[in-house]
Amino acid sequence: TALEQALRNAIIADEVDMHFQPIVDLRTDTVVGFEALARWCDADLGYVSPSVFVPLAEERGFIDALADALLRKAAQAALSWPKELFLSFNLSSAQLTDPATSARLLAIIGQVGLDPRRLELEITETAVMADANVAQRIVSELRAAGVRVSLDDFGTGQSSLGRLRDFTFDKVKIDRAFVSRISADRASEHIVRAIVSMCEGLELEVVAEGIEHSSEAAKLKALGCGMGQGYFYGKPADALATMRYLSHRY
Ligand code: G
Ligand code: G
Ligand code: MN
Ligand code: NA
Repeated sequence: TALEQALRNAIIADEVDMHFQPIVDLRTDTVVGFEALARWCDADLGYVSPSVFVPLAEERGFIDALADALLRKAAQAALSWPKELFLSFNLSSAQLTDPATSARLLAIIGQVGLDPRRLELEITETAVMADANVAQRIVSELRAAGVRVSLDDFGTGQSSLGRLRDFTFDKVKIDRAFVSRISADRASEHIVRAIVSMCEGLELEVVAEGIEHSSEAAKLKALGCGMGQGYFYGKPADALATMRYLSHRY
């Protein structure tokens, strides 16, 4: 298809970009890391969402080429940040079913020179479910190398709690569907409170996604949520704008 060809060309021409969104420690109100989010604007097709082109690359069998290029780009950007800041990178479902993924990712950050302890990988439950055994092995290998792993979009997938029992994660990211309603409905507030409390017991760090208003941040802090992310703290921005954002803070 035209879209597929355009994407293949964009990867070769290095036109798929990485943007970065701050993740904040709510206990200290300081930026502790950034999530890398892929951005692609084609000359003819216009803006294409990663929720479209990542699955396309998976289906058409070139997710490795795309993901390698994205990780390389993100890791390079992270090299120029203060070194205590982490880089959080989203893994696709297909990557989690390929036993070669851990070695591949570690090789890339090795080449770039990014300390594995600064890398965090976001995986979703849907991705884990495709092949839990392989996913489990990939996660163990990465964690053994010092990479942290977070469970993304928590609360929207299936069998979330079983996943937390059987897998070793470092962090849970509460889906923004709960955060966006935390001020409006009591149910969301209770659910977030329960997730925070459960994560405390499991010794998992919690990140609330999609914080758009100060009232949401205040409520999350009151509930004991340790970290947050969302437009209120910063929208995804390119590498240069991210450097500028950091220069105001450090
Ligand atoms: O940034 P945005 O809301 O458009 O992202 C849409 C979806 O695409 C999200 O689920 C996000 O996790 C995913 N996504 C964004 N960037 C990447 C990436 O670099 N790799 C993978 N696998 N998914 C990404
Ligand atoms: O699936 P994942 O959590 O990786 O997707 C992150 C997506 O959420 C990105 O596409 C990002 O652009 C989007 N996002 C980040 N912060 C906010 C926010 O505060 N509000 C909304 N609506 N979307 C957000
Ligand atoms: Mn994510
Ligand atoms: Na998420």
